Order: sequence, then C-alpha cells, then structure tokens
Amino acid sequence: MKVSVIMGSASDWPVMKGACDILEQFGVPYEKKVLSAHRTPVEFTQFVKGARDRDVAVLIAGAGGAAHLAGMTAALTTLPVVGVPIASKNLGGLDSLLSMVQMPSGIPVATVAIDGAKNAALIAVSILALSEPELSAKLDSYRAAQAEKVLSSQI
Ligand code: RP5
Repeated sequence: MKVSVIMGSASDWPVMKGACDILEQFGVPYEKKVLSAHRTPVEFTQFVKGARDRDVAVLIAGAGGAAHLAGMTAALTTLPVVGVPIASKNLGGLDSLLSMVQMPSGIPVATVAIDGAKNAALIAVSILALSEPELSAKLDSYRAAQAEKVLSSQI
C-alpha cells in the first residue's frame, strides 16, 4: 500500500516536500505528482480514479488559493483524503484553508493547518498503521523522541 501526494503546482513543492520527507522517514512507499483540478482537470481525474489500481491507500492533496484539489480528489474517490492548504501570496493561505475545509456533508477532506504537510503525512501514516504493527511501533518511537526533546529543552 502506498500514499499518493498530489499538488496543484510545482510552486507547492517546497511545502509538500515536508510530507514526502515524513513518508520517507517512516519507510512508507509513495508517489508524487503535480496535477491541477483547474489547469489539468482530465489528467487529474484519471490519476485519482486510477489510485486504487496503483495500490494507493491514502491521498494527500496540497493546493493554494481557490484550492479545490483536495475537495475534487475526495469527490472522485472513497479513499481517505488529507488536504494541505498552501499559504497563498495575497491572502496568506486563509483562502486556501477555507476553500478546502468547508466541504459539503458527505464528501470529507481531513484538512490540516496552512502549510501543514508534515501533519498530513503523519495522519496518512496513522491510517496505514491501523493494519501495519511495524508502522504503529515507529509512530510510538516518533512520539517518544518528540517528548524527550521537549523534556530535555534548556532555556
Ligand atoms: C494553485 O495555485 C496551486 O496549488 C498553487 O498553490 C497556486 C499558485 O500556482 P502557480 O501559479 O504558482 O502555478 O492551483
């Protein structure tokens, strides 16, 4: 099983790389692709529709501005979709967040914080860990290391 990381533009990559870095850290196989719900609607639709056949279990979709990518992804598949609102130039990402988070009832997108790509990947890992005990153990270690870092903070 793998995670599909989709972003609306190559300009989203510096943020979405954070998700890919986490997936690599946890040894989770993933694919990454730039596709736009607005600029390449046909290719985007085909890509999402084919996700199950590519053994994708969770999709992460990052986009900014009129950020319909995650919502449209969720409209096209019943696989879990995690949305990452990307900080936009003019409105700081509030536009992206609101576009993504206000989904109609029945078509959910699990939306993380603006530029929260890392948490999006951690949600994907948590979902996969439900059926992969090894991943679950890695998540425990990740949390323990995080706690240790806080507890050993010197100020
Ligand atoms: C969205 O528009 C993309 O996801 C990106 O965040 C934003 C700007 O895209 P570019 O004009 O940089 O390609 O579709």
